[in-house]
Amino acid sequence: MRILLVHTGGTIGMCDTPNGFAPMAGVVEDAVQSLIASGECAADVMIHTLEPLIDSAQATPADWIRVAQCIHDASDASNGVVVTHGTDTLAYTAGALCLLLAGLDKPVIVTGAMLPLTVAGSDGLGNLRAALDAAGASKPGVWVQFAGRLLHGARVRKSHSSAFDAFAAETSEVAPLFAADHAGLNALSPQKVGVFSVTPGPCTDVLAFAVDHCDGLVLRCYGSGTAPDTLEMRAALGRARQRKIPVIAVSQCPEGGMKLGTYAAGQVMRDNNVVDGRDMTPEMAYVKMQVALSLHSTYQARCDFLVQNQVGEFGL
Ligand code: ASN
Repeated sequence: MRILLVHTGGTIGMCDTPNGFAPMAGVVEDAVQSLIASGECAADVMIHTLEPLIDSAQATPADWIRVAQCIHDASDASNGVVVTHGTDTLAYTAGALCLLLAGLDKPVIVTGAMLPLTVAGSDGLGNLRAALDAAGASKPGVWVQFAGRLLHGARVRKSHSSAFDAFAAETSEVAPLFAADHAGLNALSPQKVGVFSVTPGPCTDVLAFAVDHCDGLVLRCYGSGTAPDTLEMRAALGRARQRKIPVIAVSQCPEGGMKLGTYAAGQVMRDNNVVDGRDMTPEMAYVKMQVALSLHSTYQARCDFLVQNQVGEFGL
């Protein structure tokens, strides 16, 4: 069993510094060696460290591409993959890998930790061991291993900022992978994607600005799909439609998802061709918009891509 481990940074491989925890080379590598030496990992592990190691707060879509490229380049040389990553943007990277790694035929297990391996009581070694096990035994697809649970890579979100069991995900009938005849990489060229959250009395000037300056928008609306139906909201969403800027709406509720059309107060979105993001996470909506804009050049094709269930991001 050959496993590729792509180390990107994150708390798992950090050390304490005068400025707080920061990534340090060698921490994850030493932990893998200790698991091999103790017989807890029997696999042949190739470690690829991305430089510079980052706190995942610094990650950009360019980093998703680097990780995907690295996995793709080693596709013939590995039976499974582990990605060690910071937890803050782990859900975005997992979702991006689902969409970028076309024709994935092996498990890709994304993991991290809430306490560094270098700190007593860390959850890092347990997560690393479980991720290496999962990379040898799971079904093909992008999964997140955290606190003993294996979660769907396109449905996961960080739900706790300090507990070890920090991730939650709904399930899906559809595997977290982009089906294709041949292994390949889907194109991603970073785009300007804005995210606007509606509030009582929202500052729609911000939305209007985003419509004029972004290539795509994620609208975080209320409950099952409502938003304030004001003249300003209508003007901004109308202009997005006129400019052919795709807009996808997702719910601010972490569970249950949207059902655009339930309430008349969602009419402003339906009138302006806003895509119903159903029960997709906001993280996945952002990633999917990036990929929709990169893969397709027309407004209609982009909206069609957003509507379709690509990698099990919709459970409903
Ligand atoms: N700030 C860290 C990161 O996302 C948090 C962590 O990994 N637990 O890199």
